[in-house]
Amino acid sequence: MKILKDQILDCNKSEIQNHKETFDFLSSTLDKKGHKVAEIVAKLSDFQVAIPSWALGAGGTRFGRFSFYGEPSSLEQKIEDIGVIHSLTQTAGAVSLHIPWDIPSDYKAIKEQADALNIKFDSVNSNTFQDQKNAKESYKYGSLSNTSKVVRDQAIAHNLEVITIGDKLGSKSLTVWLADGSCFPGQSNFQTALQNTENSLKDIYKGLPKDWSMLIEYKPYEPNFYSTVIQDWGTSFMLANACGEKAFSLVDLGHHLPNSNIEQIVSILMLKGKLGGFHFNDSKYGDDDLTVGSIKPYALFLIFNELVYGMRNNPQNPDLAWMIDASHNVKDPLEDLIQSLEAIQEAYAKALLVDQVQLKEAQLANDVVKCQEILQNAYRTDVRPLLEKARINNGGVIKPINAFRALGVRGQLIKERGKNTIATGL
Ligand code: PSV
Ligand code: MN
Ligand code: MN
Repeated sequence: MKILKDQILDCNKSEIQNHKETFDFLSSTLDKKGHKVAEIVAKLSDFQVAIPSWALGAGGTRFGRFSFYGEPSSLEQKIEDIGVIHSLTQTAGAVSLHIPWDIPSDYKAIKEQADALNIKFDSVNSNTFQDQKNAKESYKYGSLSNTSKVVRDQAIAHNLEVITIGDKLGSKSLTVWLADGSCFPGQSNFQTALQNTENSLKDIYKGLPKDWSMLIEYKPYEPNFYSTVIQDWGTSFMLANACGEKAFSLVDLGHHLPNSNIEQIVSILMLKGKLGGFHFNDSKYGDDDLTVGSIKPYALFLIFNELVYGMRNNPQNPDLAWMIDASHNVKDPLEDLIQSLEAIQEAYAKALLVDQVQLKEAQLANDVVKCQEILQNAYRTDVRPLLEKARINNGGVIKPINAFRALGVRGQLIKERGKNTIATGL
Protein backbone atom coordinates (compact mmCIF):
# COMPACT_ATOMS: atom_id res chain seq x y z
CA MET A 1 0.00 0.00 0.00
CA LYS A 2 1.43 3.30 -1.07
CA ILE A 3 -0.23 6.69 -1.40
CA LEU A 4 0.50 8.30 -4.76
CA LYS A 5 1.04 12.00 -5.41
CA ASP A 6 -2.01 12.13 -7.67
CA GLN A 7 -4.18 10.69 -4.91
CA ILE A 8 -3.00 13.46 -2.57
CA LEU A 9 -3.80 16.13 -5.15
CA ASP A 10 -7.16 14.55 -5.74
CA CYS A 11 -8.01 14.53 -2.03
CA ASN A 12 -7.01 18.18 -1.73
CA LYS A 13 -9.17 19.34 -4.63
CA SER A 14 -12.40 19.50 -2.66
CA GLU A 15 -10.74 21.00 0.44
CA ILE A 16 -8.46 23.63 -1.05
CA GLN A 17 -10.97 26.46 -1.37
CA ASN A 18 -12.08 26.22 2.23
CA HIS A 19 -8.46 25.94 3.35
CA LYS A 20 -7.48 29.06 1.46
CA GLU A 21 -10.28 31.11 2.97
CA THR A 22 -9.65 30.01 6.54
CA PHE A 23 -5.86 30.27 6.19
CA ASP A 24 -5.98 33.77 4.68
CA PHE A 25 -8.26 35.00 7.44
CA LEU A 26 -6.13 33.49 10.21
CA SER A 27 -2.87 34.57 8.73
CA SER A 28 -3.98 38.20 8.34
CA THR A 29 -5.29 38.20 11.93
CA LEU A 30 -1.99 36.81 13.21
CA ASP A 31 -0.02 39.17 11.01
CA LYS A 32 -1.72 42.14 12.61
CA LYS A 33 -0.71 40.82 16.01
CA GLY A 34 2.91 40.69 14.90
CA HIS A 35 3.26 36.92 14.38
CA LYS A 36 5.47 35.65 11.58
CA VAL A 37 3.09 33.15 10.02
CA ALA A 38 5.51 31.75 7.44
CA GLU A 39 8.02 30.96 10.20
CA ILE A 40 5.40 29.21 12.31
CA VAL A 41 4.27 27.14 9.33
CA ALA A 42 7.89 26.21 8.56
CA LYS A 43 8.37 25.08 12.17
CA LEU A 44 5.28 22.89 11.91
CA SER A 45 6.52 21.42 8.64
CA ASP A 46 9.85 20.53 10.28
CA PHE A 47 8.34 18.94 13.37
CA GLN A 48 8.47 15.16 13.02
CA VAL A 49 7.24 12.60 15.53
CA ALA A 50 8.30 8.95 15.63
CA ILE A 51 5.65 6.25 15.40
CA PRO A 52 6.25 3.27 17.67
CA SER A 53 6.23 -0.01 15.82
CA TRP A 54 3.84 -1.44 18.43
CA ALA A 55 1.04 1.06 17.88
CA LEU A 56 0.11 -0.03 14.37
CA GLY A 57 -2.25 -2.77 15.45
CA ALA A 58 -5.41 -2.28 17.48
CA GLY A 59 -5.44 -3.22 21.11
CA GLY A 60 -2.26 -2.34 22.89
CA THR A 61 -4.14 -3.06 26.08
CA ARG A 62 -3.87 -5.96 28.41
CA PHE A 63 -7.45 -7.13 28.07
CA GLY A 64 -7.73 -8.55 24.61
CA ARG A 65 -7.68 -7.41 21.06
CA PHE A 66 -10.50 -6.43 18.76
CA SER A 67 -8.75 -6.13 15.46
CA PHE A 68 -9.48 -3.79 12.59
CA TYR A 69 -7.70 -6.35 10.40
CA GLY A 70 -5.16 -5.74 7.70
CA GLU A 71 -2.63 -5.11 10.45
CA PRO A 72 1.10 -5.39 9.74
CA SER A 73 2.80 -8.67 10.58
CA SER A 74 6.38 -7.84 9.61
CA LEU A 75 8.73 -4.92 10.04
CA GLU A 76 8.36 -4.18 6.32
CA GLN A 77 4.60 -3.87 6.70
CA LYS A 78 4.92 -1.70 9.80
CA ILE A 79 7.13 0.70 7.88
CA GLU A 80 4.69 0.57 5.00
CA ASP A 81 1.90 1.70 7.38
CA ILE A 82 4.01 4.54 8.74
CA GLY A 83 4.70 5.48 5.12
CA VAL A 84 0.94 5.85 4.62
CA ILE A 85 0.54 8.06 7.70
CA HIS A 86 3.57 10.10 6.73
CA SER A 87 2.41 10.61 3.13
CA LEU A 88 -0.87 12.03 4.40
CA THR A 89 0.32 14.03 7.42
CA GLN A 90 3.98 14.74 6.60
CA THR A 91 4.56 14.62 10.36
CA ALA A 92 5.46 10.97 10.95
CA GLY A 93 8.93 10.88 9.46
CA ALA A 94 10.40 8.40 11.94
CA VAL A 95 9.86 4.96 13.44
CA SER A 96 10.81 3.73 16.89
CA LEU A 97 11.60 0.01 16.97
CA HIS A 98 11.20 -2.41 19.84
CA ILE A 99 13.69 -5.24 20.03
CA PRO A 100 13.34 -8.24 19.83
CA TRP A 101 9.95 -7.69 18.14
CA ASP A 102 11.45 -5.78 15.21
CA ILE A 103 14.78 -7.40 14.39
CA PRO A 104 15.32 -6.82 10.65
CA SER A 105 16.09 -9.87 8.55
CA ASP A 106 17.64 -7.73 5.81
CA TYR A 107 19.11 -4.46 7.08
CA LYS A 108 19.92 -3.05 3.66
CA ALA A 109 16.43 -3.67 2.33
CA ILE A 110 14.75 -2.17 5.40
CA LYS A 111 16.92 0.91 5.26
CA GLU A 112 16.18 1.36 1.57
CA GLN A 113 12.46 0.97 2.16
CA ALA A 114 12.48 3.53 4.98
CA ASP A 115 14.67 5.93 2.98
CA ALA A 116 12.31 5.78 0.03
CA LEU A 117 9.43 6.72 2.34
CA ASN A 118 11.47 9.45 4.04
CA ILE A 119 11.32 7.66 7.38
CA LYS A 120 14.21 7.76 9.86
CA PHE A 121 15.02 5.24 12.57
CA ASP A 122 14.52 7.02 15.85
CA SER A 123 15.32 5.73 19.31
CA VAL A 124 15.40 1.94 19.70
CA ASN A 125 13.64 0.37 22.69
CA SER A 126 14.96 -2.60 24.61
CA ASN A 127 12.65 -5.12 26.23
CA THR A 128 13.55 -6.68 29.55
CA PHE A 129 9.98 -6.69 30.83
CA GLN A 130 9.18 -10.05 29.22
CA ASP A 131 11.02 -13.32 29.05
CA GLN A 132 12.18 -13.95 25.53
CA LYS A 133 12.06 -17.30 23.77
CA ASN A 134 14.92 -19.59 24.82
CA ALA A 135 16.21 -17.03 27.34
CA LYS A 136 18.30 -18.67 30.05
CA GLU A 137 17.29 -16.33 32.84
CA SER A 138 13.89 -14.96 33.80
CA TYR A 139 12.93 -11.32 34.46
CA LYS A 140 10.09 -12.33 36.73
CA TYR A 141 11.78 -10.56 39.64
CA GLY A 142 13.44 -7.77 37.71
CA SER A 143 16.02 -7.21 35.02
CA LEU A 144 18.66 -4.49 35.45
CA SER A 145 17.82 -4.35 39.17
CA ASN A 146 17.67 -8.10 39.80
CA THR A 147 19.46 -9.40 42.86
CA SER A 148 21.09 -12.05 40.66
CA LYS A 149 24.12 -10.93 38.68
CA VAL A 150 23.53 -13.45 35.89
CA VAL A 151 20.07 -12.01 35.30
CA ARG A 152 21.43 -8.46 35.29
CA ASP A 153 24.18 -9.49 32.88
CA GLN A 154 21.63 -11.01 30.52
CA ALA A 155 19.61 -7.77 30.57
CA ILE A 156 22.73 -5.67 30.01
CA ALA A 157 23.76 -7.88 27.08
CA HIS A 158 20.28 -7.48 25.56
CA ASN A 159 20.54 -3.69 25.74
CA LEU A 160 23.98 -3.80 24.12
CA GLU A 161 22.57 -5.96 21.34
CA VAL A 162 19.76 -3.44 20.83
CA ILE A 163 22.38 -0.72 20.39
CA THR A 164 24.17 -2.82 17.77
CA ILE A 165 20.92 -3.38 15.87
CA GLY A 166 19.92 0.29 16.05
CA ASP A 167 23.37 1.38 14.97
CA LYS A 168 23.10 -0.63 11.76
CA LEU A 169 19.89 1.25 10.94
CA GLY A 170 21.12 4.74 11.77
CA SER A 171 19.38 5.16 15.14
CA LYS A 172 21.12 7.47 17.57
CA SER A 173 19.59 6.59 20.91
CA LEU A 174 18.53 3.75 23.15
CA THR A 175 15.37 4.05 25.25
CA VAL A 176 15.28 2.02 28.44
CA TRP A 177 11.96 1.46 30.14
CA LEU A 178 12.04 -0.98 33.04
CA ALA A 179 9.14 -2.80 34.62
CA ASP A 180 11.39 -3.57 37.61
CA GLY A 181 9.86 -3.07 41.01
CA SER A 182 7.85 -4.96 43.57
CA CYS A 183 4.22 -5.79 44.24
CA PHE A 184 4.33 -6.15 48.01
CA PRO A 185 5.97 -4.36 50.93
CA GLY A 186 9.14 -6.10 51.96
CA GLN A 187 9.53 -7.91 48.65
CA SER A 188 12.45 -5.79 47.52
CA ASN A 189 15.17 -3.70 49.10
CA PHE A 190 14.73 -0.27 47.46
CA GLN A 191 18.35 0.79 47.85
CA THR A 192 19.82 -2.45 46.53
CA ALA A 193 17.44 -2.39 43.56
CA LEU A 194 18.36 1.18 42.66
CA GLN A 195 22.09 0.56 43.13
CA ASN A 196 21.95 -2.52 40.90
CA THR A 197 20.04 -0.56 38.27
CA GLU A 198 22.55 2.27 38.33
CA ASN A 199 25.46 -0.13 37.91
CA SER A 200 23.71 -1.97 35.07
CA LEU A 201 22.87 1.29 33.27
CA LYS A 202 26.50 2.38 33.61
CA ASP A 203 27.58 -0.87 31.94
CA ILE A 204 25.16 -0.25 29.07
CA TYR A 205 26.29 3.37 28.85
CA LYS A 206 29.87 2.18 28.32
CA GLY A 207 28.68 0.43 25.15
CA LEU A 208 27.05 3.53 23.62
CA PRO A 209 28.64 4.73 20.38
CA LYS A 210 30.10 8.23 20.63
CA ASP A 211 27.19 10.01 18.96
CA TRP A 212 24.47 8.05 20.78
CA SER A 213 22.43 8.93 23.81
CA MET A 214 20.62 6.85 26.38
CA LEU A 215 17.08 7.84 27.36
CA ILE A 216 15.86 6.69 30.74
CA GLU A 217 12.08 6.46 31.08
CA TYR A 218 10.34 6.54 34.46
CA LYS A 219 6.93 5.40 35.63
CA PRO A 220 5.42 5.34 39.12
CA TYR A 221 3.60 2.01 39.00
CA GLU A 222 2.42 -0.80 36.73
CA PRO A 223 3.11 -3.63 36.16
CA ASN A 224 4.44 -3.52 39.71
CA PHE A 225 1.90 -2.06 42.08
CA TYR A 226 3.86 -1.40 45.26
CA SER A 227 7.17 0.03 44.07
CA THR A 228 8.93 0.77 40.82
CA VAL A 229 12.71 1.17 40.71
CA ILE A 230 12.78 4.10 38.25
CA GLN A 231 9.65 5.64 39.68
CA ASP A 232 9.84 9.33 38.88
CA TRP A 233 11.74 12.08 37.09
CA GLY A 234 14.04 12.61 40.08
CA THR A 235 15.19 9.00 39.97
CA SER A 236 15.62 9.09 36.20
CA PHE A 237 17.52 12.39 36.45
CA MET A 238 19.79 10.97 39.15
CA LEU A 239 20.54 7.90 37.04
CA ALA A 240 21.18 9.99 33.93
CA ASN A 241 23.63 12.14 35.89
CA ALA A 242 25.33 9.08 37.32
CA CYS A 243 25.81 7.61 33.83
CA GLY A 244 27.17 10.71 32.14
CA GLU A 245 26.56 13.46 29.63
CA LYS A 246 25.03 11.20 26.98
CA ALA A 247 22.29 9.97 29.33
CA PHE A 248 18.97 11.81 29.65
CA SER A 249 15.53 11.53 31.19
CA LEU A 250 12.55 10.63 29.04
CA VAL A 251 9.12 11.98 29.94
CA ASP A 252 6.10 9.88 28.99
CA LEU A 253 2.94 11.89 29.62
CA GLY A 254 1.09 8.89 31.05
CA HIS A 255 3.82 8.01 33.52
CA HIS A 256 2.78 10.30 36.34
CA LEU A 257 0.50 10.09 39.31
CA PRO A 258 -2.76 12.04 38.82
CA ASN A 259 -2.37 15.84 38.74
CA SER A 260 1.41 15.76 38.49
CA ASN A 261 2.99 19.03 37.45
CA ILE A 262 4.35 17.77 34.13
CA GLU A 263 4.99 21.21 32.67
CA GLN A 264 7.26 22.02 35.59
CA ILE A 265 9.09 18.71 35.27
CA VAL A 266 9.71 19.35 31.58
CA SER A 267 10.88 22.88 32.24
CA ILE A 268 13.34 21.97 34.99
CA LEU A 269 14.80 19.04 33.08
CA MET A 270 15.44 21.30 30.07
CA LEU A 271 17.05 23.95 32.24
CA LYS A 272 19.42 21.27 33.47
CA GLY A 273 20.01 20.01 29.91
CA LYS A 274 18.68 16.57 30.76
CA LEU A 275 15.44 16.12 28.84
CA GLY A 276 16.24 13.73 26.01
CA GLY A 277 12.96 12.20 24.90
CA PHE A 278 9.24 12.63 25.07
CA HIS A 279 6.37 10.16 24.70
CA PHE A 280 2.96 11.60 23.80
CA ASN A 281 -0.38 10.12 24.87
CA ASP A 282 -3.26 11.17 27.09
CA SER A 283 -4.87 9.76 30.19
CA LYS A 284 -7.60 10.23 32.71
CA TYR A 285 -6.50 7.73 35.32
CA GLY A 286 -3.03 6.29 34.82
CA ASP A 287 -0.89 5.09 31.93
CA ASP A 288 -4.04 4.95 29.78
CA ASP A 289 -2.20 5.50 26.48
CA LEU A 290 -5.19 7.31 24.97
CA THR A 291 -5.07 9.46 21.86
CA VAL A 292 -2.99 12.59 22.40
CA GLY A 293 -5.13 15.60 23.28
CA SER A 294 -8.30 13.57 23.75
CA ILE A 295 -8.65 14.19 27.50
CA LYS A 296 -6.56 17.17 28.59
CA PRO A 297 -5.71 19.36 25.60
CA TYR A 298 -5.06 22.46 27.74
CA ALA A 299 -2.53 20.56 29.84
CA LEU A 300 -0.83 19.46 26.64
CA PHE A 301 -0.67 23.08 25.50
CA LEU A 302 0.88 24.20 28.81
CA ILE A 303 3.48 21.45 28.51
CA PHE A 304 4.22 22.49 24.94
CA ASN A 305 4.58 26.08 26.08
CA GLU A 306 7.46 24.94 28.32
CA LEU A 307 8.93 22.77 25.58
CA VAL A 308 8.93 25.70 23.14
CA TYR A 309 10.47 27.96 25.77
CA GLY A 310 13.15 25.34 26.44
CA MET A 311 13.85 24.79 22.74
CA ARG A 312 14.41 28.54 22.37
CA ASN A 313 16.28 29.26 25.58
CA ASN A 314 18.09 26.10 26.62
CA PRO A 315 20.91 25.35 24.18
CA GLN A 316 22.29 23.09 26.92
CA ASN A 317 19.42 20.67 26.23
CA PRO A 318 19.67 18.34 23.21
CA ASP A 319 17.11 18.02 20.42
CA LEU A 320 14.37 15.80 21.71
CA ALA A 321 13.36 12.35 20.49
CA TRP A 322 9.60 12.79 20.03
CA MET A 323 7.41 9.71 19.94
CA ILE A 324 3.74 8.82 20.21
CA ASP A 325 3.19 6.13 22.84
CA ALA A 326 -0.53 5.50 22.57
CA SER A 327 -2.58 2.57 21.47
CA HIS A 328 -5.96 1.02 22.20
CA ASN A 329 -8.84 -1.08 21.08
CA VAL A 330 -11.68 0.94 19.67
CA LYS A 331 -10.23 3.06 16.87
CA ASP A 332 -8.53 2.14 13.64
CA PRO A 333 -4.89 2.35 14.81
CA LEU A 334 -3.81 4.44 11.82
CA GLU A 335 -6.67 6.90 12.25
CA ASP A 336 -5.82 7.06 15.94
CA LEU A 337 -2.20 7.94 15.17
CA ILE A 338 -3.32 10.58 12.68
CA GLN A 339 -5.49 12.17 15.39
CA SER A 340 -2.56 12.11 17.82
CA LEU A 341 -0.27 13.76 15.28
CA GLU A 342 -2.86 16.47 14.66
CA ALA A 343 -3.23 17.12 18.40
CA ILE A 344 0.54 17.37 18.85
CA GLN A 345 0.89 19.84 15.98
CA GLU A 346 -2.05 21.83 17.28
CA ALA A 347 -0.55 22.18 20.76
CA TYR A 348 2.83 23.05 19.25
CA ALA A 349 1.31 25.71 16.97
CA LYS A 350 -0.60 27.27 19.87
CA ALA A 351 2.53 27.34 22.00
CA LEU A 352 4.35 29.08 19.15
CA LEU A 353 1.66 31.77 19.32
CA VAL A 354 2.41 32.63 22.93
CA ASP A 355 3.94 36.09 22.89
CA GLN A 356 7.00 35.45 25.05
CA VAL A 357 8.03 39.10 25.19
CA GLN A 358 4.65 40.25 26.41
CA LEU A 359 4.47 37.33 28.81
CA LYS A 360 7.82 38.25 30.34
CA GLU A 361 6.68 41.86 30.77
CA ALA A 362 3.45 40.75 32.42
CA GLN A 363 5.36 38.36 34.68
CA LEU A 364 7.79 41.09 35.74
CA ALA A 365 4.86 43.40 36.47
CA ASN A 366 3.19 40.59 38.42
CA ASP A 367 0.14 41.11 36.23
CA VAL A 368 -1.32 37.67 36.80
CA VAL A 369 -4.49 38.39 34.85
CA LYS A 370 -2.51 39.49 31.79
CA CYS A 371 -0.30 36.40 32.02
CA GLN A 372 -3.37 34.19 31.85
CA GLU A 373 -4.86 36.26 29.01
CA ILE A 374 -1.69 35.84 26.96
CA LEU A 375 -1.64 32.06 27.39
CA GLN A 376 -5.34 31.62 26.82
CA ASN A 377 -5.46 33.91 23.78
CA ALA A 378 -2.94 31.62 22.16
CA TYR A 379 -4.78 28.50 23.32
CA ARG A 380 -8.15 29.69 22.03
CA THR A 381 -6.87 30.36 18.51
CA ASP A 382 -8.06 27.80 15.97
CA VAL A 383 -4.68 27.00 14.44
CA ARG A 384 -5.82 24.18 12.18
CA PRO A 385 -5.38 26.19 8.96
CA LEU A 386 -1.68 26.58 9.88
CA LEU A 387 -1.36 22.81 10.20
CA GLU A 388 -3.05 22.37 6.84
CA LYS A 389 -0.68 24.83 5.22
CA ALA A 390 2.34 23.03 6.72
CA ARG A 391 1.06 19.74 5.30
CA ILE A 392 0.38 21.21 1.86
CA ASN A 393 3.87 22.73 1.76
CA ASN A 394 5.38 19.30 2.45
CA GLY A 395 3.18 17.51 -0.08
CA GLY A 396 0.59 16.11 2.33
CA VAL A 397 -3.17 16.30 2.48
CA ILE A 398 -5.28 19.07 3.95
CA LYS A 399 -7.53 16.74 5.99
CA PRO A 400 -5.72 13.46 6.79
CA ILE A 401 -8.64 11.58 8.36
CA ASN A 402 -10.95 12.47 5.45
CA ALA A 403 -8.28 11.39 2.98
CA PHE A 404 -7.58 8.14 4.86
CA ARG A 405 -11.26 7.27 4.57
CA ALA A 406 -11.78 8.56 1.03
CA LEU A 407 -8.83 6.52 -0.19
CA GLY A 408 -10.18 3.42 1.52
CA VAL A 409 -6.81 2.70 3.15
CA ARG A 410 -8.04 0.14 5.70
CA GLY A 411 -10.05 -1.70 3.05
CA GLN A 412 -7.00 -1.85 0.82
CA LEU A 413 -4.82 -3.15 3.67
CA ILE A 414 -7.37 -5.86 4.45
CA LYS A 415 -7.44 -6.82 0.78
CA GLU A 416 -3.65 -7.13 0.76
CA ARG A 417 -3.09 -8.72 4.17
CA GLY A 418 -6.35 -10.38 5.03
CA LYS A 419 -7.55 -10.68 8.60
CA ASN A 420 -4.09 -10.04 9.99
CA THR A 421 -3.73 -8.84 13.52
CA ILE A 422 -0.51 -7.83 15.22
CA ALA A 423 0.96 -10.72 17.17
CA THR A 424 3.25 -8.76 19.45
CA GLY A 425 2.76 -5.50 21.26
CA LEU A 426 1.98 -4.21 24.69
C1 PSV B 1 4.93 0.73 29.27
O1 PSV B 1 4.38 1.61 30.20
C2 PSV B 1 5.29 1.47 28.03
O2 PSV B 1 4.08 2.08 27.60
C3 PSV B 1 6.38 2.50 28.22
O3 PSV B 1 5.82 3.77 28.11
C4 PSV B 1 7.35 2.26 27.10
O4 PSV B 1 7.79 3.45 26.52
C5 PSV B 1 6.54 1.44 26.15
O5 PSV B 1 5.73 0.67 27.00
C6 PSV B 1 7.36 0.53 25.28
O6 PSV B 1 8.18 -0.34 26.01
MN1 MN C 1 6.57 5.33 26.94
MN1 MN D 1 3.59 3.57 29.19
